[in-house]
Amino acid sequence: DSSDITEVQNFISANYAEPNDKYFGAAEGKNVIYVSLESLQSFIINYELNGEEVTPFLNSLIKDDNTFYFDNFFHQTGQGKTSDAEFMMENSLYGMSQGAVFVNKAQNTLQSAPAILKGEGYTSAAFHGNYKTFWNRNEMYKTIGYDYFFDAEYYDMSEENTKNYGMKDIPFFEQSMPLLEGLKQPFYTKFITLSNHHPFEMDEGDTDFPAGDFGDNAVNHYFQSAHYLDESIRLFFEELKESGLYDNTVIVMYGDHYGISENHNKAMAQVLGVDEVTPFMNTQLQRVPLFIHVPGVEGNVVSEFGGEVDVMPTLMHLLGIDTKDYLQVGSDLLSEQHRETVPFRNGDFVSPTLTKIGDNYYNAEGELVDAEQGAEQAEAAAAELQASDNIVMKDLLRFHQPDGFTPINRDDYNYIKGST
Ligand code: GP9
Ligand code: MN
Repeated sequence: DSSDITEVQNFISANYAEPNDKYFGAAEGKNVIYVSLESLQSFIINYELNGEEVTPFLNSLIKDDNTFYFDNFFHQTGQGKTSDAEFMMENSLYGMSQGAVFVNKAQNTLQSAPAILKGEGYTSAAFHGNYKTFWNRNEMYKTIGYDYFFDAEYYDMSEENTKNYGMKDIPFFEQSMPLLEGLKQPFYTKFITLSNHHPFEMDEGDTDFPAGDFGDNAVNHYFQSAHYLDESIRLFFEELKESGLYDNTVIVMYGDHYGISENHNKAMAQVLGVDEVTPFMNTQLQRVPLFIHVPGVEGNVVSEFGGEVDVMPTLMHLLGIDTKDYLQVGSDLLSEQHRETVPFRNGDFVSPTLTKIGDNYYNAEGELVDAEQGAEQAEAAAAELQASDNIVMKDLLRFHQPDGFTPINRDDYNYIKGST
C-alpha cells in the first residue's frame, strides 16, 4: 500500500547520488549498445597464458581514449544468472533471493531503461541467439518495454553456428548487424552473448588459442572460450566502425556473473599462483569486467567499487536523464557521491575497506576483523536489498508515477516473428 512505497521512496532519496557535472548529458541523444559478456570474470582481463594474452582486444580497450574501465566492479546475481544481470542493469533493482525475477515477476510494473528512453524518442531491441522463452524473456521483455526481440528465430541456427544454448558469438554478431542497422535511431539495444558458457568446450576450428593445463576441464577450456568471446567483440567493433554507428553509440559491456564456480578452486589456485583460494579470495573473484565507451568523452580506469545495480543510473546520467524521480537502488559510478558498499544477493558485501562473508568480516588484506567494525555497512547493505525486495515483491512501481514517464502497457508488445 501507500505507506510501503513512502518508506522505500524515503530510503532511496536519502541515498541519492547527484550526477557528476562533468559527465551529465555527455552522451545525450546517442545510441546505446549493451553487451552481456557471458560468464566473463575480471581475472581473465590482462591474464597471460604461456605469455599470450587471453583477451587482447578487451585489454586494448582499457587504454582506449574514450573508454571507462571499472576494475572493482562486481556481479550481484542470484539463481536467475544471466537474467538477473539483465534485470539489474536495466532497472537498478535486485533479482530475487530465491528463484529468478524474470520467471516469477514478469507481470510486475517496471520503469526500465527502454521505457524511460522511449519517452526520449528511442527504439529498443534485444538480440540473443537462443529461443525467446528461455528465462521467460519473451514475457519479461514486454514488461520492460522492448520494441523488438531478435531471438533464435532470426538467426541461422545451423550446427556449425551453434553450441550448447545457441549461437556462437562470431556468427551471432555478424548476423545481428543488418538487424541493428535496420533500427530507427537513436536506439537502445542489448546483445546477450552465449559461447563463453559452462562447460566452455569449443568446437574444433573455432579457435587456435591453447587450452589451459590446470588439471580441470572447465578451467582449461575457459581460456579458449574467453579468447573466442574477445575475438567476437573485436569483430563486432570493426563492423560498428564500418557501419558508421561507432562514433554515435555508447557501448556498455559487462560480465554477467562468474563462470568458474567454487568447485574449481583447486585449479583456480594454480591459475592465480596461490596456495589456495580462500573464502575471501573467492569473494574478490566475483569481479566482472565493466567497460563504458562514450564517443567524445575522455575515459579512464575507474577503481570505485560498484555492482550491476549501479550501471543504470550511470548510463542515464551520461544520456542526460535525471534519475531523481525513479526508484532505483544503485548509485551512479561516476558520481562524487557514489556508494561503495556492494551488496551481494545473499546479504554479504564487498567494499574497499571491508568484506562480509556470512558472519565473518575481513579487511582489505583478507584478515579477519571484529564484526562490530562492519555493523554499519552490513545494515546499509541489508537496507538496500530490503528496499529493492519491497519494490519487487510487492510490485510497488504500480503506485509510482515519475514525472514525464509514460507507463508501459505490456499488451502493446509481442515477439511473434512476422507480426510487427
Ligand atoms: C541462455 C543464456 C545463458 O539464454 O542466457 O544462461 P545462464 O545459464 O548464464 O543464465
Ligand atoms: Mn550467463
